[in-house]
Amino acid sequence: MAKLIIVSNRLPVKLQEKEGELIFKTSEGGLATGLGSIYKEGDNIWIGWPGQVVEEPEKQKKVTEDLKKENMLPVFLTETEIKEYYEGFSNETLWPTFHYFSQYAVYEQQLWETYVQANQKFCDAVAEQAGPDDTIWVHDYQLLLLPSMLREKLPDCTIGFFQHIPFPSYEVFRLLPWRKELLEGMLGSDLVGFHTYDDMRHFLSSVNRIVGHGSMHGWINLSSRSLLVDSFPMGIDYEKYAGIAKTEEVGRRANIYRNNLHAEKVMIAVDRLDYSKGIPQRLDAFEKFLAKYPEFQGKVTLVMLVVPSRDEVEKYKELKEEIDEKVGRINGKFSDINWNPIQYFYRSYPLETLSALYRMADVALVTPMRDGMNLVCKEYVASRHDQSGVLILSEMAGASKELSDAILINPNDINQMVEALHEALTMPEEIQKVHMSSMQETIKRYNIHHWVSMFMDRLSYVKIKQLSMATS
Ligand code: ADQ
Repeated sequence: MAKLIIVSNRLPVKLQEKEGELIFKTSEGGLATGLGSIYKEGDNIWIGWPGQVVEEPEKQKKVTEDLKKENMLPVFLTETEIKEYYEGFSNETLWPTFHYFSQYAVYEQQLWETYVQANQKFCDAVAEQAGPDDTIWVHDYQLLLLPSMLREKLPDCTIGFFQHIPFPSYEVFRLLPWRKELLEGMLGSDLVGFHTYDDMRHFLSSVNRIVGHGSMHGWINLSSRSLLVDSFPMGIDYEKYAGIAKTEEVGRRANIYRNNLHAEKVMIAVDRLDYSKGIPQRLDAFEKFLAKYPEFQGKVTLVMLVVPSRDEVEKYKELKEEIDEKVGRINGKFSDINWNPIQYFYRSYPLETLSALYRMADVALVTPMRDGMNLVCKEYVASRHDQSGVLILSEMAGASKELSDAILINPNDINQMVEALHEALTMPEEIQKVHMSSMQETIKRYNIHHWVSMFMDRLSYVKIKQLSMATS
């Protein structure tokens, strides 16, 4: 029977060491939820790095056996591969370039070579499992070369690729010394998916200008076969977020948190630590807002959660210091005994806590400089059980294409953000409800399950179309 193989850099698990033994917990990330019911079926399998370097063969064997029971297969990466392929080429070359921070990008041949080697390692692991009728769904920028490596080994396989981060305009993408190889890697797929139409357009333009293949309605005709490029905006598990936010326990917690803040209005911001998320710019806007509208001093608190991420990378360390400094300065300047303008937490929180915070907040601030999609804004909208609340959303997030009922801002325009804060904090509740209910409709309909089935259906359609093209 044909099966589905999902491949991503990380498996949907967290490995933890307990009394000398490695145990794992399944993660609750969006992708894991969306694909959860699929990869656990029959012979389907999810292949990826388990999130920790495991060197001892005995331990590797044990982890492999444990994961196999859950339809997962680990790819063990070495310390050097993690440093050069993951932290290096993926996060210091591709990530900044694709988020239009090309001034942060490092171009080092050694990192590139390890990136190729690691992609090859994933390819070998997949090839060992895959039969010619199988479907392989590759995820994200860490594995851009994998589709063509797989195509070479398994010419008849069905290969889908989805990129979770933006694809930049040709003028930015062309800066990469390995631009041609990267595109050729992606072109091994039958279907290439992005969150937005703009990402797709940028990709097609780069393919045209760098590799010399034009396109028609998203189809690229290679000499050997045709592939399709399309957009699939990713959704969330709406029912999960809406359901948990409605529970009594979450309501009780939301009340406690709110009372502890001593503020009339509460705003929330939730991000991974990343320069693409626009955290310093948001703090600047809030500082300016408090100075321009002093009547809000003592009345509004921004609860800001930042999840530690990539803290081995120099740029992230610098960003963390910048945020600490700004929060300290703003709180030092405006706080009084009973009130702090910013409550800042640098850690991860369980879903129930996150849900209570979404439920308590009158306003959500989602202001990335650039974001493939951004799921936080969708989680906030789904959690508004009474349909009140205002979303301030950056135009540079993929989600802004779907959520036009948010207050849309350009995160480089601090004055515009200041006015958006004022508008959000003074918006009458009837108006809030009109916008919020419209956004809820959208997110409920285009949820994570819809996203998975759209992608899979399209992939099947491409295979059928390829056959009819070959015979006509
Ligand atoms: P990310 O850059 O990680 O994802 P995002 O889509 O916002 O960004 O997802 C972050 C997730 O982490 C959310 O589910 C959020 O709830 C959770 N989270 C954030 N802070 C947290 C905290 N303090 N505690 C607990 N959980 C927290 C990449 C791309 C995005 C794209 C997704 C999916 O960069 O643009 O939307 O993949 O394709």
